[in-house]
Amino acid sequence: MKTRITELLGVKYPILQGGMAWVAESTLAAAVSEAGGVGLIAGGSAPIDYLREQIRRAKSLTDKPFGVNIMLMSPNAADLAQLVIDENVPVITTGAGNPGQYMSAWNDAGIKVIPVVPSVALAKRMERSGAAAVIAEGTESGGHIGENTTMCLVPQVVDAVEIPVIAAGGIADGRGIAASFMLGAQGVQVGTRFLAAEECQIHPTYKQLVVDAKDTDSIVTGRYTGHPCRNLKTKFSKKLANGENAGTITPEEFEELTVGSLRKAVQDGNLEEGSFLCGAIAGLVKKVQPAEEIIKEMFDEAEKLLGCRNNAG
Ligand code: TUI
Repeated sequence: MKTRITELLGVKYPILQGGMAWVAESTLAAAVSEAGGVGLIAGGSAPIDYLREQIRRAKSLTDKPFGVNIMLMSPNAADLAQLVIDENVPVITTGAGNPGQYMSAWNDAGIKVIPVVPSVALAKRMERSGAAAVIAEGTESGGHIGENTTMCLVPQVVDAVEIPVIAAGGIADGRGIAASFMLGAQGVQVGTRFLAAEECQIHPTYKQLVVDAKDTDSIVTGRYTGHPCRNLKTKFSKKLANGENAGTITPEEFEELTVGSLRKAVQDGNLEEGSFLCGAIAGLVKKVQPAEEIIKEMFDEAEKLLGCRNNAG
């Protein structure tokens, strides 16, 4: 499947793995890249030495292009912005902010920069700053989210910019890819389905929660802190949501309760204090599979659907 994204990034399939904080490490990223997509290592708030080691490990596992996601709210964002240049990382995605201050340095280094945008306004600004593409991410996504849905955001961003648009949020099978292409996207970013990849290193409890989740099992917490986050419904996330809605947990207390909660979910499978970030599409994820099988299955289905349409037209 050739699109402007496969051409831009030199890959077989126009699919990026989500840059999921604490989840997206070198084993998963290399597996996705080896399978013909673009694997991502998430910077999150991890120490720079760890990230350097992760980037070098991914290079040892695959010759194919992979990227790094820079979470702009991280205190380490500026150091990571330099590390990706020093380590010749070919692709960067950014999240949770405006990467404007780093764009010229990344462009000078020849890095393809693909920011996540939750709005048309930021997409236009990123295009002017030299982004190679943008990821239009709908509120169906897991983790830190904007307000607009994938169905509404993607075609509006497609109409507003000339650079290729990657759709994200609520895409977990070939139907989601085909629908994204119908909206004008040239590629997709997928997070939640890769939580159930065999190569994904999260705690078995986390993986099982994703596989068992049904349509109504995700919940958004933390709107009142300014950092809304989509998680799986657990005792902990329901306690936070109840406290937020009833006014019994202040925004400051909320922030304190959630410090370290991503790590507790990913490494410990801790249902009492962990935040199991996950997209609203988890109900569609039914089994644990190798990343390569996930990608092949998704694109076989998408190609059939898109082929039908072409044949009919
Ligand atoms: O970044 C994500 N998802 C994430 S980051 C994360 S870790 C975290 N920890 C504590 C608090 C918040 C996050 C977990 N999940 N997705 C990409 C994304 N970017 N979603 C929304 C945005 C975004 C929001 C505002 C991008 C740009 C933006 O710009 C605002 C501005 O400055 O114009």
